[in-house]
Amino acid sequence: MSLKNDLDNLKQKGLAQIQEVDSTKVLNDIRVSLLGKKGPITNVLRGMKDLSAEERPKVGAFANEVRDTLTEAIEAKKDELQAQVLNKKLQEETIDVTLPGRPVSVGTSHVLSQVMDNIEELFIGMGYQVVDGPEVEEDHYNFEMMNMPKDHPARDMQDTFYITQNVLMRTHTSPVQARTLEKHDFSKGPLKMISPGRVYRRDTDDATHSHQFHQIEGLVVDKHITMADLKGTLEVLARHFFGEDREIRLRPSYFPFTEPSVEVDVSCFNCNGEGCAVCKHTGWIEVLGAGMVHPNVIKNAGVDPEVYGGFAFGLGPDRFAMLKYGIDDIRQFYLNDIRFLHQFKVED
Ligand code: 2U9
Repeated sequence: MSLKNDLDNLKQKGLAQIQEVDSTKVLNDIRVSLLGKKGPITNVLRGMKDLSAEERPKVGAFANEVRDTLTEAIEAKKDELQAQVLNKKLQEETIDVTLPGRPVSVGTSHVLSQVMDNIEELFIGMGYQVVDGPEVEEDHYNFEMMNMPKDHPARDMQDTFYITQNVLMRTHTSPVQARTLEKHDFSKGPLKMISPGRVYRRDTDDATHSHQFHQIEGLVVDKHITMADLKGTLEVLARHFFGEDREIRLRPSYFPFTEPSVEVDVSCFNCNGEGCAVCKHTGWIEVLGAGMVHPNVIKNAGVDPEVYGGFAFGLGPDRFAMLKYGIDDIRQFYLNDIRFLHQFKVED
């Protein structure tokens, strides 16, 4: 029965080895070395052909028992090791749900967007539509339709970025209004619109000039529109943006696209009109240009100026923001310095 002894030794040694293992890889190596094709049990089974017919089934049954015992022990050890790995991982990855969260830095809309949104909301509330248009514009819409033909001296007032002879970066948002007026169907009611957006002029950048800035222009066209409508509308705007106690005054001016044209002052929000550094001791601050739409502009859009007329105005959101928040350099709006931008953080 030396084969049976060999098998018994194998079982005892194997079980001892399995017991000591501490990694699944080594355990697998042991499985291969004990139970694999070149392992000792297979070897014993091969030697059974030399046994007597009486011994063979006994040794065969015992060999199977040894193989089953070792296989079970290996499986049990494998489960144990896997459970250990899992427990270790679970312990290492413990999350303290009571820890406070890390603060997330939330951005804010740009101060110019805030100013423009604020003014847009006011006009939407008064029934105006907000209209967008191309920044790369045709000479025809930017100048020609706005009563500034090729030889008009007003074209010298606005140095322009030309792309081709007839294509340019718009110098104001007026072409959006001209395009909308041209398409408007007056049988459906009056035209009431504002056009906010970027505009471009060939200026050298300094504290008060930027080659790119913003405008919001307004246009109302209908029958029987008067300058009183214009003044009332601008008063609402001035009080909405600069404070309920503001007054406005209109001074004669000149624009090619309005006649008469006015410049609009608001009473100083800093000194209430008494005189201070903000209003240069005049009590008034210039904030807008405006006027009654020139009959030529109405006609250029294919509308009868004998029947229809209107008012228009233009304002600079950059200037509005500078006045309201005491910003002394227009370039701040375009530098994207986070320290500047964060000062205008709004809480939701
Ligand atoms: C149409 C007809 C008339 C738009 C107008 C102004 C007066 C004006 C400037 C003020 C400072 C722009 O921000 S600024 O640089 N604008 O003074 N703009 S009336 O008049 C129009 C526009 C479109 C069809």
